[in-house]
Amino acid sequence: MEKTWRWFGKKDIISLSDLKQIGVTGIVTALHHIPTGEIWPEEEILDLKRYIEDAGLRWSVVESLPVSESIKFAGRDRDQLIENYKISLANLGKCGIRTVCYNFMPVIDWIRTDLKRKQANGTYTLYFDKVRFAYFDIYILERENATADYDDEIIHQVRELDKTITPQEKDELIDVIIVKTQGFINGNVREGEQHPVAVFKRLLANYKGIDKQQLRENLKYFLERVIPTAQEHDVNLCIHPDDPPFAVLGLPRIVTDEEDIDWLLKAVDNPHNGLTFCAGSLGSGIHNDVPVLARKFAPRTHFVHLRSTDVLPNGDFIEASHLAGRANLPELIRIFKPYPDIPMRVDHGPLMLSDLDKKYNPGYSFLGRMNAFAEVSGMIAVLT
Ligand code: DNO
Repeated sequence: MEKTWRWFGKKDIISLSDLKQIGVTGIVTALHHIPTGEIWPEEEILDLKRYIEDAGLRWSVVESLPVSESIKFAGRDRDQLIENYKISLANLGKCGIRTVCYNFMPVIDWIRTDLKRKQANGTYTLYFDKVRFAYFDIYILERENATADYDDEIIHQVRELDKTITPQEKDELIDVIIVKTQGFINGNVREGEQHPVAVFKRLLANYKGIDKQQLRENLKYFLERVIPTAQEHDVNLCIHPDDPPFAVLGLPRIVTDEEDIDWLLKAVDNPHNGLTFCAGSLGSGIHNDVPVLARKFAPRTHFVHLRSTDVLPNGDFIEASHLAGRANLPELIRIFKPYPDIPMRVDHGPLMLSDLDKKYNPGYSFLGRMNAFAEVSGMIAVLT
């Protein structure tokens, strides 16, 4: 596997020379400053590519070329936005960048309720707490009929939480769920937004009446138009699974399990229409057996996120160590052995040691990821 690292561009506080020192060879990045929906010009792609190559590294993967909301909910301007997407893809291909990751999650990309959950060993990790998430849905968003989506036990706990939660804790919950985890990945709610909940509610309203079937059709419509361009320019598109892999906030999610992935790969049956195998996202759904999925979908996988999660008895999920958890990374490394050129990156390392007070993007601190990178590199050395 090619050992890559997600780096957030020239402003990232982790430098490319730091990454060279720890054995990274490929870079995963994006033109983060370009707003979603606008074209990525060739000159800008080349400029960043040269910057990476001057450091003795390779720009291996784009993560992400984000898909505009209007493409997902089939808004009036979707065809224009798809045209722009095709131009960006063609420009990437012309510059020699062959792997492009994206996702098709409505409104909100990855979801966590806590960014600093203390662990027994003294490190901190990301966490998804079912009750706190339901609280956000029912009491903060006040989504119509939200209670119908939760069982009695959760609703009871949500009511109990309402008795003790402070205004500051509520603000923090909003900040984590819809601002801090989203801003740095070109999400829909920006850091500094004065009314994040109101913005978020407006975005949710775009999906009224859009069920799983309709969202699938919108994804198919998009793929039918962009895959021929990807093929022409020899670019592999690879969708990121939904994180977490189940419906949230009344929104459908369509990359959650074996049946969904089967559907997606057959919807446009072309090798350029592929998968980002995010082991942690898939593993956070108790319905998924991660190695079984890897065995089945490895031939259409273009990029691997080697990360692991654990689902707790109460349904919450947590980032596991890269050596443990439901993903079974050693087994995945064995499964991907026949694909030696496939780029992999580690993900969501714990916050630890002197990284605690630094201003890293959530899940993207240095030392925790470096530790995971060393663990995974060791596994690769032994197993392949
Ligand atoms: C979070 C990431 C996601 C991922 C996108 C890909 O840490 O794994 O934001 O980059 O979903 O489009």
